[in-house]
This record gives sequence, structure tokens and C-alpha cells, in this order.
Amino acid sequence: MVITTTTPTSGIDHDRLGRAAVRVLIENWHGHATVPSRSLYPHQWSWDSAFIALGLKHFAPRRAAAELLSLFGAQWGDGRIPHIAFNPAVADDAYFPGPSFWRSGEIDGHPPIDTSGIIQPPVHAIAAAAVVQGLGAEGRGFADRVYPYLVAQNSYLRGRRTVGELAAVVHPWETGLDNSPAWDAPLHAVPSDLSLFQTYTRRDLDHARASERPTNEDYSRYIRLALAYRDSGYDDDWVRQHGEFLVVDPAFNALWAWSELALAEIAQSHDRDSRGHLAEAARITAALVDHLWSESRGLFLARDERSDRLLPERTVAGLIPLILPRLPGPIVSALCETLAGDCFGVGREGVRGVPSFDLTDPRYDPQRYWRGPSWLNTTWLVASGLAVHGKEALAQRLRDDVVALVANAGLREYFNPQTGAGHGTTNFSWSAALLIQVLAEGSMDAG
Ligand code: 2M8
Repeated sequence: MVITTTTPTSGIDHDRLGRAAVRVLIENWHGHATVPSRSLYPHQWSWDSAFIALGLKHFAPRRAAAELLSLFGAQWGDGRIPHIAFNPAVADDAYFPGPSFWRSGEIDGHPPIDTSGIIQPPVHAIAAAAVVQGLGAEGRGFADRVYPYLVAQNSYLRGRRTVGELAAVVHPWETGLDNSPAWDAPLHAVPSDLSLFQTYTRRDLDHARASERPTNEDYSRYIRLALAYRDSGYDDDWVRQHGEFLVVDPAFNALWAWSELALAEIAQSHDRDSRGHLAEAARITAALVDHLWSESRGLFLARDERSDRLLPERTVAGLIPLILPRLPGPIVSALCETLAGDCFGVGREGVRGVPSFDLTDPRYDPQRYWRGPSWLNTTWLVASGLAVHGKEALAQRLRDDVVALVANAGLREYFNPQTGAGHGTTNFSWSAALLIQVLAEGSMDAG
């Protein structure tokens, strides 16, 4: 196992932490995939599985491959990879909205199992490229198997989801940063309807504190948006024209571009032409800069297509384009300044990880999901971006923060950036997986 490091988080037993993380991933494995959490999220989630595969790759590369293949088995005929692949052995009402809400089986080209109908950020090619490497001699066969799924996933984004040059999301859950304050304005333009709770019951509040989860008003808007998309037959022409929520998110698009770079790597690993992927990555990167960069705010902003404006909130999503190697130098410098400045405080005494939202905004809430806490996936993405641009000291500081947060509070879902307290669910899979990834990166640097 590659989890011993000499990173300067002195006094912390990295081996013990690494073993605890492995244990969580083993306990959360349910036969063909890993649940994010046995209580709050009892099915397979799309981008969670990609992060989980990154961790599994270090001690069980074949299981990492199985994790991704299991998700790809839930891909729809149009290429979309749904945000949840439901485990048929789990009761319909264990999670809301469950299979009977989404009704994926009524759609042409549906996969053999029940799924949701929305998507999540496309991080799967990045995970797949890492697993190809982790598998060694078996990597080539795995690359051959996963390449068509990943190409279809990105063709779906390009063909069915673009608005202008970038991909749009049609529900806050598609961003993965579901409750982000950036979605307040576009989401609040959607009518809330508490009477929906006469028909539907939230299950998240059985497992997590209400003060750490979205409000009922916002949850009713989530339900309304999902119902409308479902009732259109998950029709992307309809939703781009009439859907009440249509947002172009910088993190989603940056991850799409990065996934094209990962596809180029996978293509090269089995002697395919990678030029189309490289050109697509360059195209998306240029479009991000043209349409979502804000010089005055010092980071990338999301764009609300319905109100036709950039959303001013500074969130971690606006920093994630750092992972793109062809980002212009002045933009990289400005992002690093924003990262280390008052809004995110990265690298400062008293701040751990990358806060998901601007520390100086009155809506910053260090305990409520995606409205301030540091999460390990977004912190790892920003650390990876810093490393891409040679900012190794700050990248290592973020890796150390990941280790310190877990040492202090355990493998929680998210963390208060200022006190380090853990929040959300416990034994959370991507926290475990990314801890393993970060420990391995630390040992690679040390070695
Ligand atoms: C959270 O989202 C789900 C809905 O997809 C929920 O709140 O019930 C988000 O943090 C999302 O990014 C994550 O993939 C999911 C499972 O960990 O939980």
C-alpha cells in the first residue's frame, strides 16, 4: 500500500489514517460499487464513484476498475451518465428521490437498472486514466473497454447540453455543489411549493441535521425542477428552451475540458488518435476564458442563462479551472491571489482546505452543505490545479490540510474551514478515497 508519507503534518500517524480510510472504502463497498455513505447516500453516485476510484486505485486497482465499469453500465443510450445508479437491493424509500420518482425505465435507451435522469460533473475520464496506470499490464485492456463509454459521455455534453460553446446544467444537483449560494438567485426564480411535501418525503433529514442541509423551500424547488425535466421525457431540447434553471458552471466545464485531456491520454495509451480530444480541451478552455472569466472578481463565475448575466458569487467552482494547463499566465496569477486573499484564505493560519464559499460574504455558513465548508474533493481539485501550474508549496499546504482535517475530525463529509470541526455524514467515501490519494501524492513528492 502506497500510503506512507513524510509530508510535514508532524505528529500525525499517516499509516493509521490511511488504514482507517481503506476500512471505510471496504465497508462502503456493496458488491459491485461503493456507496458514498451507508446511511445518507445508499446507492452509487456518479462523480463520487470517480473520486472513489482514485482512492481504490492505490490498494485495489481491479476494484477501482469495477467501480467505474459498474457506473458505465448505467449509461443511457444518449450517452448521459446518470447522477445516481440505484441498487435494486435497497428499498425505494431509503433515499429520496428514489427510482419510482425518476422513472428511468420509461425512457428509450434506458440501462438495465434504475437510475436518476440528471448528470454530474464529468470527472470519470480523469479517474479512468489514473486507473489505467494503476492496473499496469492490465491497463490497456481496461482502456479499450472504457474509452467508448467516456467518448459517448462527452459527445452527449457537446451534442445535447451546450448553450453557446459551453455545457449547461439544468438542476443544481448536476453541479455537485448543490446548495451553493451561486444558485440562490437562479433557484429563487423557481417557485417554491411546500405542498409537494404532502406527496414526497425528504429522507436526508433522517440522517443529517437540518441546519447542515438545504431548506425545505429550496428542496421543493429541487423537486419541481426534477419533475419538470422527467415529465418532458428528459428532453434536452425542451429543457434548454423552457427549463426554469439553466446555468453554465465553470467547474463543470473545466472538468469537461480536463476529461478531454484525460481521454487524450487514454487514447494514446492504446495507440488511438488523440488530436480531437486535445483540440476539444483547448476549445473549452478558450470558451471558459472568453465567457466566464471575471477580471474584477478575480475568478471564474457561473452564468445564468435565464437572466442572461454572470452570477457574482465567489465560490470554489470559480477556482477549479486552475486544473487546466493552458490557462493564460495572468489568469493563473489572479486565481492564486484570490485563493490566498481574504475570500478564501488558503494557506493562512486558521483556514484549512479551500472554503466552498467566500469567507467575507454574509451568506458564508461554515456548517451548511456547500455554503462555506471545506470539502476534500474540491480541495483536492484546487491542489491539483496548483501543482499543474508549478505552485507546489501551496498545493502541498492543501494536501497537508486534507490530512490535518481528517486527523482532527475523521472521515466526515465536510469540514468547518476555520475550526476544523466535521459535519454532514460520517465514514464518507470520497473523503476516504481522496485522503488516500493525497497521502500517495505526498509520498511521491517525498520520494
Ligand atoms: C450531495 O448531493 C445529493 C444529491 O445528488 C444529496 O444532497 O442528496 C452532493 O454533495 C453531491 O455532490 C454528491 O455527489 C452526493 C453524494 O455524495 O451528495
